[in-house]
Amino acid sequence: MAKRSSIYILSVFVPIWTFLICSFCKELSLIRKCRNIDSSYTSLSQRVKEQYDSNRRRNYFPEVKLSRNSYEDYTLNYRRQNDYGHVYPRENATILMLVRNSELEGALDSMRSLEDRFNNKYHYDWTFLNDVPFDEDFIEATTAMASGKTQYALIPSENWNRPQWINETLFEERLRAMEDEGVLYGGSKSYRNMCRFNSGFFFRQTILDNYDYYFRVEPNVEYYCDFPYDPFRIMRLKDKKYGFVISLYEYEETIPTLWHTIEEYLEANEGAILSKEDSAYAFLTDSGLVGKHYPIVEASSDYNLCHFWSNFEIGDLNFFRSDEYKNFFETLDAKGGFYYERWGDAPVHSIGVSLLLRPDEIIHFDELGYFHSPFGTCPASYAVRLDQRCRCRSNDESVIDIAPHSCLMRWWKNGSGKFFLKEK
Ligand SMILES: Nc1nc2c(ncn2[C@@H]2O[C@H](COP(=O)(O)OP(=O)(O)OP(=O)(O)O)[C@@H](O)[C@H]2O)c(=O)[nH]1
Ligand SMILES: [Mg+2]
Repeated sequence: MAKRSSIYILSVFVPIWTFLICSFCKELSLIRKCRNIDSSYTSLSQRVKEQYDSNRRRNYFPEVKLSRNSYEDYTLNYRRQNDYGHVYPRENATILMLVRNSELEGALDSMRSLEDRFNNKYHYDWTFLNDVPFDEDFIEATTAMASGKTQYALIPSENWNRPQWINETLFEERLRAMEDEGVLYGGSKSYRNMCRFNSGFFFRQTILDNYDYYFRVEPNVEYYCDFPYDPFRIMRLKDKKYGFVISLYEYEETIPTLWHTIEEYLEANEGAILSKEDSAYAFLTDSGLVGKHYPIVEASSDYNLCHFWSNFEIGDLNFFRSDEYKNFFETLDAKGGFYYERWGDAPVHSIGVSLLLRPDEIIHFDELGYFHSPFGTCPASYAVRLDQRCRCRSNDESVIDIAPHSCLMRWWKNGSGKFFLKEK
């Protein structure tokens, strides 16, 4: 009887147990499988979400009001686009480089940078000027590097060399004295020719006759960011005559009598040029506290020594060709200060444009990262730096924008823009 009942139990319960255990195992593996599916779905959807997020961020990016260091927001409706095959409209403009044959390598560095950051879309012409003929190597290599047409001109000697009326004895004497004082380029004759040429003759070169705008480029400079617009186009559409990126103080020992000459010029031309109130005169003479800083150098005249750094400049050639500017230059030139002292083209251009133009005709391009040893400028906004593929840090030591030795804040205050800094 006991045997029969245990057979009965075995034959009934074992299959049931087996069935139950099997079902449980099956369930277990199903759960595991489900978990696997679940986790793979989770990671997939995570991936999709991230992709979507980054796409969304990229698309969203240009539409955000970026915290930028700009007062010209409406010039900046820039949207990075896939522009293969896109034809960009061009202005009547050329990129311009005064350069020596021996500076070929530095010229190519600057060209490569500007082509990458700007000109590979537009293919503006490159114009090269030299006081001696360009050699074959220079012409070949720069033509290969340019995405636009290249052209080369020899500067007429009367536009470059010291004029006959310069007193040679006095000139040599002053040259030696400045060299002894350790003035930068104080003993260089060719540097003086270069400064005078850039102040009063570059725009008279016949090779430039058919252009309206120029963009000055020097060897060994770098453009840190993609250009978010065509600056020539901004110049024309917004009626700008002069554009800069860096402004700083001049060494006073290179221009001891320049401001005195300017005062004579102002007196002689009163009524014929803009009044001090209508021009950017205040930018040149304001020496009050700006931000945390007074001028870093005590100037001995009313000129605060602020100037636009002319190794980067974008300008309207018609302004420089005007009788007003030519008269301004000739008044200065007649004093001989380009040779007896060492007047630079940067203060001369800066004073010229500040006196002869309205502040709103001068533009600070604050989105264009740039470096010419030893100073640079870099957009302050992190978002802008990403968007324009910048390779600079705005807090780098070399970045001068709001450093004590920069005049940019004086421009914001007295020129155009940054109106919240204006006292009036
Ligand atoms: N053809 C020619 N170009 C010159 C001469 N001297 C200077 N330049 C160019 O004029 C521009 C200004 O000269 P730089 O030597 O760069 O003067 P700088 O910028 O004040 O000084 P750096 O700090 O040395 O760059 C550059 O584009 C030079 O290539 C010269 O004698 N002949
Ligand atoms: Mg230079």
